[in-house]
Amino acid sequence: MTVNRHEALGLTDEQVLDMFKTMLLARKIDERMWLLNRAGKIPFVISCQGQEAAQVGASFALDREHDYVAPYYRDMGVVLAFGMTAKDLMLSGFAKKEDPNSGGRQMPGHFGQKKNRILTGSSPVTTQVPHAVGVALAAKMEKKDIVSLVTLGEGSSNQGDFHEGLNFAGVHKLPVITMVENNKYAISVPIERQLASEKVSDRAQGYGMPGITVDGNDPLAVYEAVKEARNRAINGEGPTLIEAVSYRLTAHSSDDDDRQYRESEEVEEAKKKDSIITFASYLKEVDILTEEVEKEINGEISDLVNEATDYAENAPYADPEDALKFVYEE
Ligand SMILES: Cc1ncc(C[n+]2csc(CCOP(=O)(O)OP(=O)(O)O)c2C)c(N)n1
Ligand SMILES: [Mg+2]
Repeated sequence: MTVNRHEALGLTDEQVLDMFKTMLLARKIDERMWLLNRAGKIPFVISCQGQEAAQVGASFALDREHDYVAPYYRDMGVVLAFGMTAKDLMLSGFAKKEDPNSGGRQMPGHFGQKKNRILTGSSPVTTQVPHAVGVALAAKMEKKDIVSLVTLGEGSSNQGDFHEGLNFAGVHKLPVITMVENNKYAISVPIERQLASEKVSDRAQGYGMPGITVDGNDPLAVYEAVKEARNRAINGEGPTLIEAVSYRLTAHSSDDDDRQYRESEEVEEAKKKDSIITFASYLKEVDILTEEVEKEINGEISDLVNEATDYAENAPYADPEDALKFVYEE
């Protein structure tokens, strides 16, 4: 009997189907948000589209009951895998009082949810790296078998916080996994104009940790890399830098027009490698995703997204006096 790729990684059929559902949910929420934005109902969207495989593959390789994540703004797949709901994300999109991230006071994409161990992020890119390194330092000091995962864009790996964080983690052999989601652009700047080194993962060498580049469109490849990094971290062998290469399928945000700086042919070409399509093909090949199951999943996700949209649209806004909540000591 031949062993399938996911079975070889120790993943059950249910687990890979759950991965696919999480990826698809992220995609469908994101697509709905663009429609709501263009209809004038929500102010801003910053997409996960094209990066779902890396986000979900990495998250599923962690202990989602105990590990910590410090996500960046595109990580809808990470936060959904860590327990945030479609409703939570829509509440954030509509900037409503019940938004778990910030009570509707921050822009979407500024994730943070204590009960699911999702660290609050800041708007300056890469500030989450030293935060995640801090969690890993605490885990080491308290002798806890947990890791932190921090993600960021490749352009952001030029920021000082990345280098300071990775150096500290390398020196102290901390259980932190840094995953750079290389989507080939930093707003309008293509990858060739961002880095002098060939790969983002080359940077690991300077900080005494392994650096690996994986296909970010392949959730199983990312799962494998993060799983191995987690094992190393738990065994006291220190941090790992992982570069997951994919492509940003949308404009930078709902306020950007990417036709100004890249050809639509390039985007169309990248869509052929879209993980939502390629992972579905894999699941069909191994007879997990039948036509019937696919129909069922699409229906379920549609219902979830519709319910979340209606709920968030009708939810109350925050009270004006909430603006200063958690800003000053009370
Ligand atoms: C310190 C800092 N500089 C600049 C910005 C503005 N900014 C927001 S996103 C972004 C591009 C980041 O690109 P990348 O890291 O590749 O992430 P991507 O958006 O491609 O996922 C920039 C320059 C910022 N938020 N913080
Ligand atoms: Mg980028």
